[in-house]
Amino acid sequence: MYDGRTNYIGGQWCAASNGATFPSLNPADTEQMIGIFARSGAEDVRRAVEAAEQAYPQWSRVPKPARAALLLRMGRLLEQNKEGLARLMVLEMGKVLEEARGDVQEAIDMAYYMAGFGRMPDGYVVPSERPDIYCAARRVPVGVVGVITPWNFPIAIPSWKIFPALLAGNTVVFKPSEETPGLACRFVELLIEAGLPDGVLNLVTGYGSEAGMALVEAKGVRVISFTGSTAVGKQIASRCGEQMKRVSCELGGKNAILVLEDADLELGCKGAVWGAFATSGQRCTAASRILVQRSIKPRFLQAFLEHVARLRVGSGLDPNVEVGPVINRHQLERIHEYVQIGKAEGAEVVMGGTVLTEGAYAKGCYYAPTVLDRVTPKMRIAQEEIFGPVTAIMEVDDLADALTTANATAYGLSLSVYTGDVRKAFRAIEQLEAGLVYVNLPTSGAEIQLPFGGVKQTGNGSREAGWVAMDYCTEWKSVYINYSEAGELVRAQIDTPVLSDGDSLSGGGEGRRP
Ligand code: UN1
Repeated sequence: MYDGRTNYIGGQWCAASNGATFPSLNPADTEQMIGIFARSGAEDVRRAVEAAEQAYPQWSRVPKPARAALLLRMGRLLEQNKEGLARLMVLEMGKVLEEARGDVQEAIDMAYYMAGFGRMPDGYVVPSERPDIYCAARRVPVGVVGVITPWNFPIAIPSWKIFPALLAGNTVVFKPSEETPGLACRFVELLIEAGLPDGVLNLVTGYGSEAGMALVEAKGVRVISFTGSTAVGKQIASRCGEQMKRVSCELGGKNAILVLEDADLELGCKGAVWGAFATSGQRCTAASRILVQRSIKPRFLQAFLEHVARLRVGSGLDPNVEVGPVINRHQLERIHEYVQIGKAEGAEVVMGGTVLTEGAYAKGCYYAPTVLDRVTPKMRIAQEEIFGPVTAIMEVDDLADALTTANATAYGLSLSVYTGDVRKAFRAIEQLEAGLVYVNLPTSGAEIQLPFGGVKQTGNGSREAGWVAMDYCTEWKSVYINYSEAGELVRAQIDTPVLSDGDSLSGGGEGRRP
């Protein structure tokens, strides 16, 4: 069990400089403590950034294939420790064991995928308009990267951010969510076992408003990568803007599944159940709106509710359970409050709508899987991210209405359409405003070899994973080399031969621009 010495700075485990700590609790039983963790502040962050700055010159010069080898070993260690990590994840943040294994698997995939890039091209050579000039562009690291991660994918999301940053030659300061510091410590322990050199990755545990904001403000940090709420993302992005610091934000979503009348209804139901209630609705890709075509609405709703009624809620360690607790009491209250707001706005609770308090539920943070019917586009529950096991049923007339309604929120992460008509599918792919579009699949379930991220208020244009994963933590450097023996200055755009106006290509005086 962790005892407060959970910062890892310059290759040493240490406590917060002022000795402050905080506990991490099991959301299935809030009397059970996972450990005590360092509550870091600006001074701890300063030390971590200094260690990362010191390690940078050497790490950035390690050959890329050797940096990739660290990730390869990390992938193997994650694989060997998959079950232990998954079980700790169930205890620390509540998702069910099967999904926790998936979370770790996403990190394993990312480690191997990124390791492969150690020997892949990281730039390109282009022709010059001038004789005897060599032109090339390549990616270079930016320096110290600050990584601020959420609790809902406590192993996967750090891996999306940290593996590309390390591969590219950056050094890192990692501030995980205060809800999952134990998993962050395990992640770092495995990186150390994989051969992490001192100072290349530094961990500071603590709260977002303290350690997180200190990292955003820290002078030596060149890039911030943040996943979390849009409200906090805006605050971080504007602070980074002030400092001309690069920033990558993956923020909220109000994702929708569109079920059209020609859809495979059973498949649509299964997708909607998974999309809405996996991870107790605590995914940024969760389907918090189900848009159903009017003609099939009664049939769909009945089948959907039958599925939802069968969902078992409980501890994620119980193999029969599909829906675990939500992250904490505060979030439990917030979810319930949203359901009250929905009711007041005229929505009808057709399933759930209650905090679960009986028997074994009493010690944990459990909310009944909830379905709100008769939701209309302007209601707050159709617009705001709830981040819990609550979904809204909305009726739409046809494909055009479904597309307009789907797009009518501030967010644009994941949208899905169920249809048997390829023409409608392609129309939807074209018109849905989202970073991820699914056809006959739910809104969750992204694979790591594709870019992940959203449009509108979901992000600021950056993407994680895929081969663009390195974009956020690299700069492009363009290089020009003159190897001519003529000893003459040839100016770009001025002294260069052009192919218009009858210019000769022989070079020299006549061929040059006037
Ligand atoms: C998130 O909730 O922030 O597609 C990430 C999915 C997962 C990742 C979700 N692979 O739902």
